[in-house]
Amino acid sequence: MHDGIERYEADGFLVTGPVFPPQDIETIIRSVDALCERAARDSAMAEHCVFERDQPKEKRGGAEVREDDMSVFILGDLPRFCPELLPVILNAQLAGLVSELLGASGIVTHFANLTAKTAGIGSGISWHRDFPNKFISPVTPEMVRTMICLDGMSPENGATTFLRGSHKTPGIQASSIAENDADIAAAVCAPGGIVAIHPLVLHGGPPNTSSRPRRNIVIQWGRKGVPLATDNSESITGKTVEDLRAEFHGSGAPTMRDGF
Ligand SMILES: O=C(O)CCC(=O)C(=O)O
Repeated sequence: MHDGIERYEADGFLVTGPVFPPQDIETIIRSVDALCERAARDSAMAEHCVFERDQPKEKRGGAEVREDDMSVFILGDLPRFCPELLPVILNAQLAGLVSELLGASGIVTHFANLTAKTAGIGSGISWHRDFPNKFISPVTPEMVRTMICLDGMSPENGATTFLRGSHKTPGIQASSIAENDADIAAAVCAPGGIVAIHPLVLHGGPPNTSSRPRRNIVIQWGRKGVPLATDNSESITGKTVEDLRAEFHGSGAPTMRDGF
């Protein structure tokens, strides 16, 4: 992991090899697909979602989606709607990586969502920095977002793109990035890989023009004891890994498999 941490410090992001084996990824994909289908019918869940049809077509390179298309772009508070996914979020390698990145004696979760780019119509994401943000943001940039890439990422399926090193140059604005900037890099990875995003690095990504979906579980983590500057919360906000493990084991939720 140490190589990766050097890259994170230099570039503002890191990409790991597969952390989750193919059989685990298959199980997770089955769960998130079932959730997305439920979101299309369940109005309480739909309140936590952004649907592709709600996105401007410019984000999809002009591609139209039908009014009755219920493809999910973002599904918020993932563990609330699918507690059996908690062990995925609590994976020991993932939590270990986050602890190293935050250099912290304790880490807490802020939120977890599914960011899906549907085959052929999945929206692109504009250049932005994660800190500060209007949803759940600590008072200082002591946070990191991690993405578990269920399908892997490639330029064709809408891999997250980064402006390398931009976490060190706060003066660079999203609006001034040239399309051919030599520091733009796509986070290409295999299914089951993890991408960690520095809170101050500029990142975004193109639409999914491929014929396969691109699904990422995005988790924002913070340093324990650092207050939030925002009032929103999800079911896991402010909880430590230990809190969530205890909650999961006491919940009677069906386990996916040990080892996640
Ligand atoms: O899913 C992605 O490609 C990126 C998600 C993202 O930009 C974010 O959560 O800040």
